[in-house]
Amino acid sequence: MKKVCIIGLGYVGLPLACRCAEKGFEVIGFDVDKKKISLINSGISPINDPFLKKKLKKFKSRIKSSNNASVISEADTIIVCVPTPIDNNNIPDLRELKSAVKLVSMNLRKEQLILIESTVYPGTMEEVIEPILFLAGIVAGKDYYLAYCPERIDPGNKKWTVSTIPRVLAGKTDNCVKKAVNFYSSIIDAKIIPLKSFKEAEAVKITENCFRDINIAFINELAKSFDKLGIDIAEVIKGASSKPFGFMPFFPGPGVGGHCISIDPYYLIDRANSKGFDHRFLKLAREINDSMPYYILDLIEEGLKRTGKTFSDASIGILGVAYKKDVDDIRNSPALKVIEELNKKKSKIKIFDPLVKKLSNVKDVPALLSETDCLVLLTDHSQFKKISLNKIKSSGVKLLVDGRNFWNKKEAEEEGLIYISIGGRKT
Ligand code: SAJ
Repeated sequence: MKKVCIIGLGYVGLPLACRCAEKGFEVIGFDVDKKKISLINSGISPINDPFLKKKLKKFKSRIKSSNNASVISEADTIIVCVPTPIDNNNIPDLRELKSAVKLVSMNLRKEQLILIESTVYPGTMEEVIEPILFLAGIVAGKDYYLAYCPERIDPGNKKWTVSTIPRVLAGKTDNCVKKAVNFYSSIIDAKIIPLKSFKEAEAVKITENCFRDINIAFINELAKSFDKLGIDIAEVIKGASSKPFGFMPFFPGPGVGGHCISIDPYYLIDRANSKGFDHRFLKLAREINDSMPYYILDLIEEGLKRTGKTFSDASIGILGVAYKKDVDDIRNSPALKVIEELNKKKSKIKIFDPLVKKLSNVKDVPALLSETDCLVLLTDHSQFKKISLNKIKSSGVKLLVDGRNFWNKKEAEEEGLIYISIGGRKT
């Protein structure tokens, strides 16, 4: 049975490991996190995703995880899916990727297929990865196969999963491409699209995520403008979405969180800058999206004024802290910035997110609503649909700040709430 070693068992690597096991591979998982290793070896997913939990439980007998790098040499195919974050100065931080590739290089043997999935800037394969692998003393494309296939995952998406999302890739040589296409075709029921070189494949991922960041920035800026113009942006998005071509809806919110969209643009900004090009537009989009948590605070302040309260004497309930709906992930969540700023303003803050218990300081919605002056929704989890506006009002809440246009303004005001949304008609 073919053996696959997956280095990095996180949001990308673990679903991939389960999929490979499901398709009959013997999977060797490698991660530096011992706690994660022992959970996975007992069939428990460190990620709170029902789909993943089920798959891991079903296929755990085919997945053996370890933090001993020598397991790498046992595999026919090695896939590197480690995080590629940015540092505090928004500079790409490839340390984890470099150390993972160093481990591969120290355990590399002939005929192995090496696949890199981590998001990188164009040029990384040639300038960073290959020189490290070269130290193994064998040659990519001649002695072993090397390809780059950017990860594509949308956490929480039940339709588009690791089994059904098309993939792009590039190989060092034609033979590398063939090997990589064969491998991915054996685990993915979707198109595998070879591109002409590493740089284009590296650039695809960055392009996809920059595309999202600039479009989210566009709709966030529109929300601010429409607030001044008294235009209901939710209504405008609904109207524009009726155009069957040439428009794609995005939605205003408290900012851009997650481990990709708010990070990846900096990979291109920094790379292009090093070659003398200034991505003013990408940087502006980042600036707009990073301004949104502060815009939420402006909306809260505006609403508190209407209730005769200030930040320091108001009790504020935060509903939802995950970076997007129906996930339990708080990485780079804009809610964290809103909470941080409210703490600075000495507000009394209660927090409840049913998917993020570790950050919740009350046990449920009723506890969040009682003795709360202002309720702020920051994550539009589907289960919040069960919270009626009447319940919010009857609990004593006076002000509702809706960071996701989750509720209906007219209904909220009919309940007697002061309702402020992001890009909703003010008049
Ligand atoms: N957001 C908005 N308005 C929108 C869309 C998103 O404010 O209209 C916010 C979300 O609330 C979230 C952030 O932006 O905080 C990122 O949202 P996202 O939907 O891009 O979610 P991610 O980062 O979990 O997943 C994305 C993938 N999502 C989609 O394509 C829908 C995709 O961009 C990448 O494949 C993936 O990151 C990745 O791994 O790169």
